[in-house]
Amino acid sequence: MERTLVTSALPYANGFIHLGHCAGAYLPADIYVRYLRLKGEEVLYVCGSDEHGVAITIAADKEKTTPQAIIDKYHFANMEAFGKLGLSFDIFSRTSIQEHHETAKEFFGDFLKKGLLTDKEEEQFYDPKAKMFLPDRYVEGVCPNCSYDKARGDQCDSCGAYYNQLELKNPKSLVSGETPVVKSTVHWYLQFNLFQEFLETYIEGHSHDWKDNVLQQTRSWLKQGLAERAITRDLDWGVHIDGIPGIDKDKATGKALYVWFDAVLGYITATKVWAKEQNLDINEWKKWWQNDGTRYLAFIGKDNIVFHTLIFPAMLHARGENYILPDNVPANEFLNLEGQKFSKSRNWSIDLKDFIIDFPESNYIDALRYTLAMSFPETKDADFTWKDFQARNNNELADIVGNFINRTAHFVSKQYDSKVPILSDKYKPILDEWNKIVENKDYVPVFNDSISENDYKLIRSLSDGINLVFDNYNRFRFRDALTETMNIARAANKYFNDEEPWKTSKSDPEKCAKTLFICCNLIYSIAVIFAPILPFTSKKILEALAQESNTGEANTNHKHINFWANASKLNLDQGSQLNKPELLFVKIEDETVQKQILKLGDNLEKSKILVDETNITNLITIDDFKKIKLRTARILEAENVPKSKKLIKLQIDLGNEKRQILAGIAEHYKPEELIGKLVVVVANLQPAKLMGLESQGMLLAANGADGNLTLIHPADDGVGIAAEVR
Ligand code: B3M
Ligand code: ZN
Repeated sequence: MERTLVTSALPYANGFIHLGHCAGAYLPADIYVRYLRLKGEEVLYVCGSDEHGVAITIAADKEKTTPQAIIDKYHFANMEAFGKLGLSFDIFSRTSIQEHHETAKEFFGDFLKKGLLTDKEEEQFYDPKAKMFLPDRYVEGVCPNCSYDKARGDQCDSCGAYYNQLELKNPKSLVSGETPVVKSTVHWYLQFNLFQEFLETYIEGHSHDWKDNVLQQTRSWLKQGLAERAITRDLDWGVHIDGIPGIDKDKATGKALYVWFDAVLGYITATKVWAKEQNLDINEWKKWWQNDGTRYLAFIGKDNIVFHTLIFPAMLHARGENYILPDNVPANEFLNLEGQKFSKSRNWSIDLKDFIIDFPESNYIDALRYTLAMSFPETKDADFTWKDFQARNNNELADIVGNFINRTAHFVSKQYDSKVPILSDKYKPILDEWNKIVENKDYVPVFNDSISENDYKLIRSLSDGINLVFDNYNRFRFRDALTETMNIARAANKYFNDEEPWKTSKSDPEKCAKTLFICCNLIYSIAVIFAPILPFTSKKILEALAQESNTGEANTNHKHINFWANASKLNLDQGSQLNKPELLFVKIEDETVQKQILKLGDNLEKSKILVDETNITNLITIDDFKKIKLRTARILEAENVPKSKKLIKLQIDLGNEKRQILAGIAEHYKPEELIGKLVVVVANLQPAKLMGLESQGMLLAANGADGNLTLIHPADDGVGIAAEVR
């Protein structure tokens, strides 16, 4: 294949994007396109807002505004949030634009001409109060099959039956709550049944390269048999069909295209708009959509599968004109949040824009990308937890990647004037050996004075690791690709430890220089292979190395330079400059993630997560507990610590001694209310310095589900000071 076209599902412009969406259809695609761009391949990554359909008009009613105001609000908000997450769309377009209406009408007109559409009068539920025909998901009633009372318009979630809307008993409009009436209306139906055989052949042609979840859902639809589908709606908001050549004007008035019919065509429009914005030839889009040299990948979440494996392919095929079909539809399952489904109405969600407000620094954005990618719901639903986010950031990004790079940069700055060390003659053979190891996976050098087993193992981990990453990306196995990427950083960190340069700098300076020469080169390799996942961090590192900072950004043309393949080689010359990169990762405190957990759901749910976590992760024995000496003490003095929002400095009386304790309670107590209070103190805590002051212990306090802190006091003050608390 010559080039790759990548699309991510067009998000509805009726709400803010949350982290579940990001993990489903957006981040995997971004990682993948960055990876391809780094390989020097020709890639186009398009996306945009889906701005039609009843969902938009209902959101407008809810927010008491117009559909146009709704789509403007969410289109720009989501585009901005995506940009901050580092999604490298070549274009983020929208379906309300004129160009798109043209594209959609062209397809409809073509199908009309080809006799693939029939118009029919049918009866449907109509909500007289809301003045609209009710789409299936806006009617609820009693299932005609099992009598379940919350059955949807055309399908029962309880028994799984499919039926015609009008068979539903006791129907209720979910828009107004009223009982709908039955009214007849004309619609245009696309003869999907005509494509049954074609689609079966297409899908079976991918039985070996598509994901199981995608094949299964698609096959089960094919098995039921494809039926004609209405592709118009009675709706004012959308692509109007009156005026399309060949259509009966009277019948077509007041009708708009069904949102899914136009939404998938939005990918094509976006490509046309991209070409125009880039000042390219007017026919440039055809190279991407009507040329067998293009490989097309559609990234989506599992609820969009059949639209991309059956309906869109049928439309492209029906259109002819050499339109290509998706080569793969790597759909993800769903991401959950702290063990439950994302739900905005239950306040169980993390909107991307809110994450960005709380964690604006690029190191945290990269940490989010990393954490999400490590739990992509590739084969089954997966879970995002704040604790996992903290652990991935602290124990993996900071302790492995950050630690290796910082130690190396620090060492090189102190010992080698921030220049990549120069190899002595004794170690020069390593330059050739490196290439041999990389080029031949079976090659093992003779270990001698100039190349050690340790050197070999590192180079082998790098070279084999990069191949494994490559392999996994090609199979859309992002979690595995990322694990292998991290393993390379682990190997580098271990190499630094095992080589002990802090010792050899005195005992064997030539060897020390070789160690650091290798470590510097590994920093470069790490920057490249992490670029798809940690683009912000990678950029910082490459800039510190004074190297071309290619992280696979949008609309860049690095064609034919394969940064990826070069990453296993030696890229930094001896003597070249190496600056210390700015801070790469910052550890996340327990308090920070607790605050986030406290934002979710209601109080009961929050406290459950907090309690569950102590249950699961921190079981201790009675002996462990006995190690903590808890004593009662009286607060003698209390004052705020200057320049600190949180700290209060306390002098306490523990009976046989007086102590100073710094407590993080200033947001909850005034100093004067504390004096004279009997409190519980951890008496055997190692002293610590906080804001330059020594703290010799800790007060016990309870952290409420609402975030309020309250000190623990003995129920009876008579117990006095220095009493043991057990
Ligand atoms: N807007 C549904 C969704 O956001 C729909 C996808 C369109 S892809 C062409 O899940
Ligand atoms: Zn039922």
